Amino acid sequence: MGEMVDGVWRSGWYDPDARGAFQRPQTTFRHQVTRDGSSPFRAEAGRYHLYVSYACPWAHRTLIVRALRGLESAIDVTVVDPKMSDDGWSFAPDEPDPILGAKFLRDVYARADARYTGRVTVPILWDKKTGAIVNNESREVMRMLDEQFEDFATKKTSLAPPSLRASIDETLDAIYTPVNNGVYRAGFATKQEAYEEACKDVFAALDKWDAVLGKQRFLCGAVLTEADVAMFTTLLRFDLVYYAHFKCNVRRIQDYANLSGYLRDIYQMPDVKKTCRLDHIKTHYYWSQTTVNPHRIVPIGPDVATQLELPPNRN
Ligand SMILES: N[C@@H](CCC(=O)N[C@@H](CS)C(=O)NCC(=O)O)C(=O)O
Repeated sequence: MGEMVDGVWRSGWYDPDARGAFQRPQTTFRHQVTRDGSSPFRAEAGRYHLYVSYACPWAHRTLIVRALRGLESAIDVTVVDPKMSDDGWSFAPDEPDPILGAKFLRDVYARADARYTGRVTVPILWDKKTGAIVNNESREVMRMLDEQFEDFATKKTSLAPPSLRASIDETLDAIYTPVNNGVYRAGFATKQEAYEEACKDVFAALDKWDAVLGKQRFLCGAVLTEADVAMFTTLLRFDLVYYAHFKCNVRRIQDYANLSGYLRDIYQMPDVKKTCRLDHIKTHYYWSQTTVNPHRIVPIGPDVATQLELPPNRN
């Protein structure tokens, strides 16, 4: 863990606020790829590269959209080593950086901006043509892949169809603080009160969405959308990691009547399943986050893989 300050790497953990609450820094590369060429980043097959981690729920969102839209041959991917050390994310010998030959992900940020200040996070959408980071905010990358790469998408079902756009955006907003970021707010809190507040937010939101999913198959109705992708990547990690490592242990996803089947329903979609690497997820959190787990011991359970294969029982 660490961050860049004026282009120089400094290792260290996140600074909580005075209340001991986790503050997620804003991402700063926020350019847009456009289908019509109205930005310097025109959508082209083979021009853009995704740097991701299989462990990271934010990066996982982009991998799922890429797979569900059939963008594999238009946008290539490099997966970083799940073990993040004091040097931050790095490339493993068996999957070197094919674009820049970088050793660490921070080198990719430095190539885009030699004076970069900020966290070195995944996902990154990289432009090979101009040597730039287009965008490192997963929600925006998801939408760009879905919308702006339509001409190269071999699967034509949008995850953000215009008729549902308002509801999708509202749902993405609604689940961000209590669910997607809520588990981190619980896990990275450094004071009791901040932890309890975050943990209660997590379960209040899960209870609410469990009830919604008692009435409909997906968060915005009958079809799978970006909102489900965002919910899924958090739920997949929940019983495996967040329950114990982040102390989100009031209930498991398995204990929820509807969220449990909903998770299996999405997991068992072949395009989703091929993006899921439970081994990377467990190793990353337990090995890398030494402020939370100082001895880097990775637990042997729970057996989430077997659970995920049970019938979803959804319709
Ligand atoms: N808001 C960003 C968050 C990305 C993010 O925080 N990724 C984590 C991995 S799960 C990361 O790379 N953290 C490294 C760090 O903060 O040093 C997004 O949604 O893309």
